[in-house]
Amino acid sequence: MGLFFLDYGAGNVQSLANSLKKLGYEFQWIRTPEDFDKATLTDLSIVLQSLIFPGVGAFGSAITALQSKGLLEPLRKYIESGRPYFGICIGMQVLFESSTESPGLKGLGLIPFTIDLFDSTEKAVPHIGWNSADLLDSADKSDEGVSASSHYYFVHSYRAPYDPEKSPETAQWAHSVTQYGQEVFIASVRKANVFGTQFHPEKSGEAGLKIIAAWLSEPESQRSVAPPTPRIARPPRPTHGLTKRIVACMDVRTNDDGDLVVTKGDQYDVREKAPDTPGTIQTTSGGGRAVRNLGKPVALAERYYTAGADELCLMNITSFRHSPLQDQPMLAVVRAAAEEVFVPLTIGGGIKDTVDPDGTRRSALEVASLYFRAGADKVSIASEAVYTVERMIERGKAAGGDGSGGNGIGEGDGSSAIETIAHAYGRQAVVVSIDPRRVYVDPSTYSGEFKDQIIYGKPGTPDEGKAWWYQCTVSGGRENRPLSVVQLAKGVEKLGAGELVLNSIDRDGTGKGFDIDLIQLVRKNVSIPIIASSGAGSAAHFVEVFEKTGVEAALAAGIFHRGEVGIGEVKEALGNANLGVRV
Ligand code: 1PR
Repeated sequence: MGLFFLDYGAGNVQSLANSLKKLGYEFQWIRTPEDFDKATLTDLSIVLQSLIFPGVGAFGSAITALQSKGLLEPLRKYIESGRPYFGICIGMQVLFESSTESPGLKGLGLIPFTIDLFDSTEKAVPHIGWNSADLLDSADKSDEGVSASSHYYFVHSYRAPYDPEKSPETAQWAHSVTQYGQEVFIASVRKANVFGTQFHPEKSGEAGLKIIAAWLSEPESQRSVAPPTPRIARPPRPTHGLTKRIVACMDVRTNDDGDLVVTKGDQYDVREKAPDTPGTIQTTSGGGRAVRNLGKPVALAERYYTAGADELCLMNITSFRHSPLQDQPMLAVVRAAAEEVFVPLTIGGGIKDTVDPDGTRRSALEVASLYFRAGADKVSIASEAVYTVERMIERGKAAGGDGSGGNGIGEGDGSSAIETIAHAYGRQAVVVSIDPRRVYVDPSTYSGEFKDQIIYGKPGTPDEGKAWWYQCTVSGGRENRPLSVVQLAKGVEKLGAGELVLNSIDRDGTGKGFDIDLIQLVRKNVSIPIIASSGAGSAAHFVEVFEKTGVEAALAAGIFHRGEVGIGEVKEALGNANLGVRV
């Protein structure tokens, strides 16, 4: 069949390619204006021409890339020809007039409206996670597989509000709507030959695959006509449908036999404990102790996908020793995992500027691009984020600020990994992974820089009588840095990070529960989504972290790897506590 797939050179096109492969469809890429000629042929042997455009990233970068490759006008012509078009995320947004994300740049203008930023006063922005989509016309025969009882994966900061009074013409395009906070926005559009989703069906598990399959299998004649229906306002409901995400994390490294394995440490020490050694001693060589092997990364990723994980993280935890571009095994892991896993994949470790052994310089953006093209949806940056914020603070101090994380924190210079990747792929694709450690102090004598960030242990807890601040580390906790977690969190938010993975070296692998004090501290200082991490020992710990901190997601490793607690069990506990989950 004549199925075409527009690839403008950015974003995770591999995920959709994998979905189509999974569904048994063959397709051809469109990467040049000439390729478009094939898609617009009237040759009767390929009557079922259909075009999918899975745009990811920033509106401006997408339009600029389409323009510079000469693809924008052919795309417009293709859509005007009446042939079926399915745009995903930015592929839907380019149908609009413009976006405040990129002032001055024009979209295709089919939908006469401007895409705008979510209001972040009442909620975390970007909108990341699994939310529902309500069809506006329940009698609509062309539901395109969208079901009110399913959840779909959204990841975006900009949206088209659904407001039939203000923009009746735009509302006519609306096919389904979603609510985030108190905002109701367009989740999918459908008119004539055009279908588009703000969410990512290719990352929405079985529910998403169903949408892709429905669009591809519907007879052409039905697909290209949508009955116009009157659109009425859909007032916001008291609560939105965004669910709490459960993330399974796999720390990956080569073991002493040279095999890539999932490992798991206690307070970041991933080697077996020596029988006679109380506590842990962290050495890079491991003092002869073997690296713990908890399984193969791809097999575990598949297991967690099947078990209902909402997202997966693969962390290359020894990346500081290698150039990731030489680290092909990790790219191969991402590729293989992305072929079987249809929920978002985050890849971390070594996302930084590097120099190949032959002296070739590779920017962090190039490194990230490789992972995106292998099938990752987000990259996670740890050590490099710390160094970048340190430099920002220096600049802030030089400009007369106090470096406290307030206005004096300074500015980015546009060259950091966070900034360059966020610019090209959108901030939602950039996660910062934070590895903080408690530094205990005597508050009566402490006169250091972080006096106003001191936490006091709560009465009746094991922390009673203690006081501490949270220090940032790099290289997987091996080196402490003169930066507090608050400075780092605020700094990376300002630079353009879309989300934080908030680990805790003190709690990692202990099963004592998440560090609620740490998470509350960071929650009140940033408005981007937070994935709480480290210390989960039971399903009840997940309930606790969501209830006490309001974070958007929680991550665990050890309990899932060892099979002590299942993802289903965690979701059941959350459901019983009236916390929304994707079942
Ligand atoms: O610095 O950008 O190259 O990134 C390196 C990445 O590798 C960072 O995200 C860092 O957190 C991670 N990392 C480095 N060394 C280790 C280690 O364990 N020795 N893993 C490591 C960090 C923490 C979490 C873990 C949670 C939950 N592991 O990934 O999954 O703590 O564990 P739990 O549920 O068992 O308590 P860069």
